[in-house]
Amino acid sequence: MSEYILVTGGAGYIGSHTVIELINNGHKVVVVDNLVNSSYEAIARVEFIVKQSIPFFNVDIRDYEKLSKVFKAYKIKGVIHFAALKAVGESTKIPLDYYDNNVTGTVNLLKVLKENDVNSIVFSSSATVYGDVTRFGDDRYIPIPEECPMDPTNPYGNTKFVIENILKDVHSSESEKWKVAVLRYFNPIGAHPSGLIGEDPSGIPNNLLPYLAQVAIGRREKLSIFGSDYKSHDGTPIRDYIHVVDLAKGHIAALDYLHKINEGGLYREWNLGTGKGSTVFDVYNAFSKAVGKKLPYEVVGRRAGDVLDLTANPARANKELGWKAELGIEQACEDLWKWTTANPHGFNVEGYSSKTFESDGNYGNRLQTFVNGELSVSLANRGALIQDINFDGDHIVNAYDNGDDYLLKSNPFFGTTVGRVANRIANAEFELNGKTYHLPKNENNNTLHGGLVGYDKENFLGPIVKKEKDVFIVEYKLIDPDGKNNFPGDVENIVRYYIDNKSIKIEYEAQLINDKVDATIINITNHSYFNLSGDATTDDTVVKLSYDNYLEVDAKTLLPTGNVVKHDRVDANKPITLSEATFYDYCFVIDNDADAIDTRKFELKKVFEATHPRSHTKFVVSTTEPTYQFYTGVGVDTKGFVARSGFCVEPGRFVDAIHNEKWAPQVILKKGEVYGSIIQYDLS
Ligand code: UPG
Repeated sequence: MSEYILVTGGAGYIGSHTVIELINNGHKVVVVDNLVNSSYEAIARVEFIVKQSIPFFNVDIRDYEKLSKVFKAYKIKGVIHFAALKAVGESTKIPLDYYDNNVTGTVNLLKVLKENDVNSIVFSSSATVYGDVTRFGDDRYIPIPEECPMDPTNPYGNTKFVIENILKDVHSSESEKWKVAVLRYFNPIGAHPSGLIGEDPSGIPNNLLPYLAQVAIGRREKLSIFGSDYKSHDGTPIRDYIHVVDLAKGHIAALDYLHKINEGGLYREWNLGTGKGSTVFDVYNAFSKAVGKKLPYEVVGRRAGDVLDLTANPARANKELGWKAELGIEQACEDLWKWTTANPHGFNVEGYSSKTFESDGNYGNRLQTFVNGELSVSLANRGALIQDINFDGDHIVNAYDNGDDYLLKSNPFFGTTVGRVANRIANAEFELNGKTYHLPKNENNNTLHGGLVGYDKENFLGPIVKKEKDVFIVEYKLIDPDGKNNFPGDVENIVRYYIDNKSIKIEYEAQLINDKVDATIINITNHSYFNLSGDATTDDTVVKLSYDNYLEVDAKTLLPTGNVVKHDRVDANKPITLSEATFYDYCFVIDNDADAIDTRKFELKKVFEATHPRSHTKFVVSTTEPTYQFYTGVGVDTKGFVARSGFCVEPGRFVDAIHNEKWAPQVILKKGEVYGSIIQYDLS
């Protein structure tokens, strides 16, 4: 059983950045967070960055039972403990909440650690424990060393001070066993260079850079500079601003330090700072430079509790942990601005909500809902699937109400992304670059929809949700590893939905990563079942197919004969009324000569439309792909749904293209190339 690092408060600002560094350094991570001051979106995005899923539990560290369960489910070898309330001003108003959350929570966590014989803990403390170091009347503790006496000046600081003492006492009680690292942070700033995660304060920001960022993005009018009559080069106070990525790396250094101790325990404090002080104006200038313009400000009176200089002496961490802050305030300001412009409202996107979808509360599979005018769309991580399209009150796709039902064997691929290779591969084998690959046979003698564990059965990472010009952009990622269902090569897949108020565009993108093979095969599509009738079947739906040539199939094997012929029951653009007597499960051909691996550059062609006399919605499918399977759902027999309860329109590559010399190039994805395609649903 592999060993995990538990990160409490891992969805928070510093926690989420630390989770990335842990994973980048080969650690496995479990996160607990009560999401009171943080968003699960941070974890979804971290997963995107590190390209792997991260076990997450919505647990309050004061809940002994729930916390214990996490320790039973995962073998924890160490803990990085961030979970806490952290606003200085607020702590003066609700001190009991601060003591309860921070102190009681930590005591509870330590009990669970002891019970489970976990003895390593890295604690998120703060330079605030030193209090006002100018109180000594001279500069003897500037820059501040760890030996500086502690004297916090507010309840928040007191909780950190009390917890440090608790940790010290716990260590003393079994000093051979406990390994405790106390990290005293100076002023964390900046964001991850990806622009995907950063600080997302709720309400009015208290801290300098989050406030300034909101001024720059237009959410606040101007910065108030609290006093310019301090004894610094420009009259404003001096702080040690440290890039959050440097700070995160300090935790890995401390954890590794603890784990390298062979014998005995340890209790030790380390300052995490740069050792370089910057004034408010220094920071203001650096951020204005990153933004490209001077930001509005006004100098006002001093803020109660502020002191002249809080600069770290980080020599102990530099020497003992082999860690040193490397990034300056300029880099931090650039990264903060990148995060701010990409996420003007932090993790919040108007019209977007999400919740867990399976009964066990598994965060890996959530339901994400996007409301854009008359159109509301719900998607889920499992298969990056479409769970609902609600247009002006008409729900037009078949779906289960809860995530558990998607696991049913009888689920006929409702709404899901199908891959690595959609549709059939004859005889469950193919040859590529001189090598024969044998795939699982999951439909007669063939491989259907990617094999036994196709994309439909995987929880996609993410999504990353953005809204640009009133369009939601929702991006999921799946790393399909080499050898899964016996397909060659690691493939990184992106499924991107664009949702406006009357259309859903799906973009697929895939490429080989990690250099394991020179080529693989691929064909991705969406398997939604549409039903405009508001009834149990699609009977009386009037459909028009724009193309009437189809890929002839052998009636017994359902495999293509290689001929493209006119369908005897379809005439292009002529209405067909669906009924019990109409059966379709054919691959219609849009472009017989297609050979591109990336079709996104081609014109979107309308291929299908449907209306129903009882519905006021017209449904149109367009695509850049060379074919589309039209299936009237005769085989559907699952919980709540009968045969013909929905029809599918699945744009993609030619069925079994790999076995046809002419069409094979459409599905062979070579190293360095990008597979791409677009499907669009228009509603009116
Ligand atoms: N400042 C302004 N205007 C603002 C906000 C801040 O002029 O709107 C000034 C403030 O006076 C100070 C500097 O900016 O001189 C930094 O302030 P802030 O970002 O609030 O950080 P600190 O007051 O230094 O406190 C932070 C954390 C605290 C932590 C401490 C450790 O909020 O939790 O303990 O850093 O040094």
